Amino acid sequence: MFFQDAPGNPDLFQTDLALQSELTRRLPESIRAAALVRCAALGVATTDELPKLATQAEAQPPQHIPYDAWGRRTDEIRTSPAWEALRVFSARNGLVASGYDGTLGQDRRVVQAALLHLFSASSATYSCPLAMTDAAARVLLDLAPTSLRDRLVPGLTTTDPARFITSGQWMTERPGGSDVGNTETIARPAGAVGEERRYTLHGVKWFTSATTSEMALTLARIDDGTTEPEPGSRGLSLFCVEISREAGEGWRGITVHRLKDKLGTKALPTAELTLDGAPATMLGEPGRGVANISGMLNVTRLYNAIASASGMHRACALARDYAQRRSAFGHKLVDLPLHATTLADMEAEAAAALALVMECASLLGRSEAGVASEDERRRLRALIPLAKLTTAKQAVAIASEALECFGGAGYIEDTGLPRLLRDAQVLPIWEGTTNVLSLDVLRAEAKDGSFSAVLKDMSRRAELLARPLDRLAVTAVRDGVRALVSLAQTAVQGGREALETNARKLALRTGHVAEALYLAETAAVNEVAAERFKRFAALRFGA
Ligand code: MFK
Repeated sequence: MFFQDAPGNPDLFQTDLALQSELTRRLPESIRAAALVRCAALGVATTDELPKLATQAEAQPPQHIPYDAWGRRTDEIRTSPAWEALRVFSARNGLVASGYDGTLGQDRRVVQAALLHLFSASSATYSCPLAMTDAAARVLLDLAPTSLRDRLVPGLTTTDPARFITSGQWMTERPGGSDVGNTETIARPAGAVGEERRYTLHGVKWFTSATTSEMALTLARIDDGTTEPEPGSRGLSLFCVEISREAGEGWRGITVHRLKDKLGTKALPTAELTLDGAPATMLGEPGRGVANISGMLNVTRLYNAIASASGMHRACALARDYAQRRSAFGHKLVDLPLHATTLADMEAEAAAALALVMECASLLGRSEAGVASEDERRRLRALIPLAKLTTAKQAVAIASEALECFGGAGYIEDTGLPRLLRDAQVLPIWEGTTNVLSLDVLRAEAKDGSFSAVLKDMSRRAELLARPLDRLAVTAVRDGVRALVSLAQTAVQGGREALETNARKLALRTGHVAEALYLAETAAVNEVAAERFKRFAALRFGA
């Protein structure tokens, strides 16, 4: 009797030639050796420890316990031991801490992105709390009074599991998802403690991810009782909520209504909350909430892009592993030319996504280390939304393709495979949808020419591409950059409406050309990358 072997969990580092090439290209020898050791250890964890934890966390999703047995409101959100183990694993492996490790200098974000790339797809989306934790550390370092910063940042950035805390990001309200300016939450002044300007918050937060975190950053409109709160996004200020939960007494000033019933990311606790007197500290100036929280968005959007590239690689690795086990039509799938081509195309797409992610990580690291030029900072501003929106779409497409590589088994729940697609589908949605981010790129361009800076840099670098890269593919990239410049000029001449109508097309095309270009540059260090570049250019531009 025949039984089909299940796919194994491949070592996601050993099987990731794209990541290895990126590290060769982007890290100096002095940093690379230690980074490779850390990546290798994480790769081993992706063969057994992490997939087991992820499966357990999915099988035991969070539960909301509103009351205790005696009727007291407790609002306990009970998560699985595996979810807690993922927290401990994250701290020990420095997944957030690496981004703040000064010894890594300008390479801190590249090293961190490599680790997150390995972790994310096997983490049951524990990468979400990590994203917000990292982003909160960034914002607190930039904006918090010293006392608040010293109270929270060490816990957010430590490698000690006993001290590691996480942060949420509560932006979404019933009337304001993407359009944050509709936020209804009110902040009432509650005096000051030292330099800390204290408020209480009152309103409903409709979608709060990682709700078990110890703190959160959120937006609210100040109502001091004397003047009408200012409407729109310019009336919003940024607040840090330190969540206080007492056993048997619920949360101070916060009621949990229910957990969200989501398509995927089942292990991740996401809840609706009412704030009624939640104590909070204002960060930055009043009315600058959106601008101030954008430092958080830039980090979480990069994590989103990392999660996309990570999911793509894992999907490809599982599909390739299966293709080596499964026989059909008298051959292993991997030896059937059309299936082999499908796998190679998917891998090229994943490598291209990673090349764009790593370009962003490199620029962010340089910016935070204080060595980025003004031009690099401008490019980073536009490249992060471009990377987020481009890779998220690819992640869904590749997850879908990977399921198809398994035939009917890809559609059966207890293979665990449908999770790949469900967990990918959130990536284009949260942290700014494709359309919202396409418009964000236009706004960044209007403000400081960020998009033009990306195009100009791409034009320059495309001309530097040289043999032995495939000639047709190189020509396709150069033509692609020229076509982008021309599309952008035509859209600008067409006026505001034409520009907005074309924003998504422009953004996605830019994302793909940028991926091809950065992948071509990586190809200088590795023949496999060269082959993938050629394949990606053929797929995307018909080269
Ligand atoms: C592994 C995965 C990790 C991810 C996990 C996260 C899970 C969390 C789930 C969520 O919470 S999802 C909710 C996320 N919500 C969003 O991402 C909101 C999407 N909407 C937008 O991004 C809108 O474009 C925006 C709210 C920003 C529009 O609001 P406004 O007020 O119309 O913004 P505007 O006027 O463009 O910008 C206001 C200021 O902020 C400007 O500065 P100035 O006042 O000085 O001119 C902008 O330049 C600045 N700004 C905006 N975005 C920026 C930025 N600055 C730098 N970087 C940015 N990205």
